[in-house]
Amino acid sequence: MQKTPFARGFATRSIHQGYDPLAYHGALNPPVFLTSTYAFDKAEIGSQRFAGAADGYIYSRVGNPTVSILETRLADLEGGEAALATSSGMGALTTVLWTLLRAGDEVIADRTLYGCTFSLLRHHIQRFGLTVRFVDLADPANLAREINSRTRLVVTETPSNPNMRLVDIAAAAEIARGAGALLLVDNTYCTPYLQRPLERGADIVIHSATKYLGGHGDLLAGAVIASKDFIDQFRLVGVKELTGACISAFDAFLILRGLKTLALRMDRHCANALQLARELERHACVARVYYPGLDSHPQKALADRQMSQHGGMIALELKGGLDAGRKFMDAVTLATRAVSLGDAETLVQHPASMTHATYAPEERAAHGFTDGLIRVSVGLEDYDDIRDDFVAALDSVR
Ligand code: 3LM
Repeated sequence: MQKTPFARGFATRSIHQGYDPLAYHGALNPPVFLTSTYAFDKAEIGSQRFAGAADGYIYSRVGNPTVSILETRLADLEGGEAALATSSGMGALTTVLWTLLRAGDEVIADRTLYGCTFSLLRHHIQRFGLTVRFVDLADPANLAREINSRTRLVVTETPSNPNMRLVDIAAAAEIARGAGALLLVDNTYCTPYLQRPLERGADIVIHSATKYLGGHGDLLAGAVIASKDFIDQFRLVGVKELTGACISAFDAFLILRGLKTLALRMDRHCANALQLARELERHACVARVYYPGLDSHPQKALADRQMSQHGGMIALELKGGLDAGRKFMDAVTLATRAVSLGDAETLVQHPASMTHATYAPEERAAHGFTDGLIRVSVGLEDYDDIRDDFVAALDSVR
């Protein structure tokens, strides 16, 4: 019996979902609709579209056929009703926040988050009359204790950037729901191939599609996946009138191309990262490796429960601290010294002075990551070459 599209596997859906070549002159790949505006047959049709009484495109800030194919595919892969593609991961986050929050609302955010997400919540959002409290969400009991009737939104990443702490999505979702709050999970590190927060009760998933979803380090983009009701608001109020954070059709095309190999790439990222984490843990210069697939990770059992594999990101501390870390970073020859993640190339960076320089030194300490922490986005190169590069660089700082 022919399987219905929904019953098809993840890799199949990442290649086909939402696109029928026969509807586009047989073109194997989705056309890139490079247009800002759309012609209306008659004035009345335009009025109806603006009033929401007729379907059809109006203007590419609000919708574009290439972008729609991407949105259909992302919603399907995350197991959500609908999706909105945005100009960047930060564009996805701000679109959600500006749409949902009102002065007087409170946000509870996890203690470790990507540096710009942290900075937005720590330094900027207060001027709009919002309160943000940073709570250690690695223990759901802390959320249960801190949440209250003013809490509108709970913001998490799991695993967190940069120190790989996990949040129990199902537990956090239940607590948030009980208090009338919404749970937002930034699923950038995992992609829906490894973890699907909506299936565990989260309300909103966001992505930096700049990372694994695009997968080739050649674009900036983001996405939000949620119920159709929320996505309509994020599109028709959020992107349309509050942030303008719309994606370009060309970047949507590149993500659609990247998605075709998402499953293959994630399998390889995960396999390389697990082997590398084990190898690093054995090295005499390494004080600690943070990777949820290691037995030494304090939340390994949770990782096994909510992730299908343990991802392509590793963090490590060297025994010689920051100095040794800097020497190590300068000594690698295959890996690239660069921020961002999820690319084919292995990338190494120093969170305290780069991606997470937005945290004050005392905040980094309080939020659980040291100045010596090095972050690795394990790439798709041959594992032996990555290992040789890292071992030689570590040996050189002894
Ligand atoms: C980085 N991260 O190197 P964009 N959510 C997560 C992220 O890691 C990021 C965003 C959202 C990095 C970018 S740092 C200058 C480079 C978990 C980005 C934001 O707006 O698409 O960059 O996504 O960790």
